[in-house]
Amino acid sequence: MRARVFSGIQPSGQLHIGNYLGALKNWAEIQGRYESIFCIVDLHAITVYQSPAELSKKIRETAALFVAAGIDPEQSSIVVQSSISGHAELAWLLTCVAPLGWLQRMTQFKSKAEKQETIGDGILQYPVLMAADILLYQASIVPVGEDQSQHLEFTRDLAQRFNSLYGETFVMPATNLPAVGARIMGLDDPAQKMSKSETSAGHAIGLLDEPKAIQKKIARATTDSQSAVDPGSMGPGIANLFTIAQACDGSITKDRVAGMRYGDFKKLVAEAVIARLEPIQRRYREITDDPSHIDQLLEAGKERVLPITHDTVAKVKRAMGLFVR
Ligand code: AQP
Repeated sequence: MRARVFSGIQPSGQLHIGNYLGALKNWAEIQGRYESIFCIVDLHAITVYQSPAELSKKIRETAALFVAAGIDPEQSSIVVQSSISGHAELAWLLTCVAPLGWLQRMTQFKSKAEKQETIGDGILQYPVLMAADILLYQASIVPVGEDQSQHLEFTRDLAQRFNSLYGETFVMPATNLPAVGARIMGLDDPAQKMSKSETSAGHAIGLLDEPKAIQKKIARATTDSQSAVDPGSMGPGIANLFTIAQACDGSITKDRVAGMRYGDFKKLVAEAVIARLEPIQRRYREITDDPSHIDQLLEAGKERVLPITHDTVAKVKRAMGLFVR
């Protein structure tokens, strides 16, 4: 039996180059080697308020971007989290096993809680729902960006705690980070992770951004007081642009950019990004030509994975002594 891969993206805004280089690109590369399940995690998105009309559009847009970025729906199952009740059901069962102190220590909870006037319980429970997503499929490999490493560690700790309380139930999932691009920083502030929820104009390169917009954002990206690239001591802004360029085009090396003036270097970065996104944007337009196509592939994905989720939920309930027929 092939090992199983699971990962997800929130349909909470414009997908950006960080989501692509940190997650989607790696998913497309490894999908053929494993039994792969890729999820639009809409239950995670609603841990902060989402406009209902926008959210239902974004769910389909995100699914179309998965396919446009190279996820093959014949090879991999593309599913929507809220369409499979096992995610929420297992999340409750695991909530009863998760120590509150572990949740309060999560850095994402702490930084999100700082930004909200009212802190929803969903933000605190976010890692439990993520653990449920992964453990529901007994996934052994989880390809994510670096920001999710702590949540993966939490998932393993929770699985171990469950296994030691109720007997061997869950497979231990391993984190799989991409070699380049595991942490892309904001163009306007290279100290902050590029993020969908940060909406300032110069922060992120959207996967559907026009070439002109990409050129403009990269030209305005924050750098430092030097004027030419020194590969031995790149400031954080230049290092981030270099990572983006190298992840988009492997022929861009430190030797190639050494001594380049910042203006020329930024042009090279923009060219690499535009060339990488052009076929994705073209495929996206083709796919979204027929809106029913996305609903059909989401339905097919769901049907394919449902037996796995039923098995796991029954196994967990049985282990806990709950009522299972
Ligand atoms: N900047 C990034 N660099 C590399 N990988 C990244 N990922 C996210 N940002 C980067 C990876 O993309 C996958 C989906 O993550 P997400 O849906 O949580 O994306 P986001 O942009 O982080 O979204 P939000 O709504 O802004 O979430 P918060 O505010 O929680 O950060 C994951 O594999 C992630 O690692």
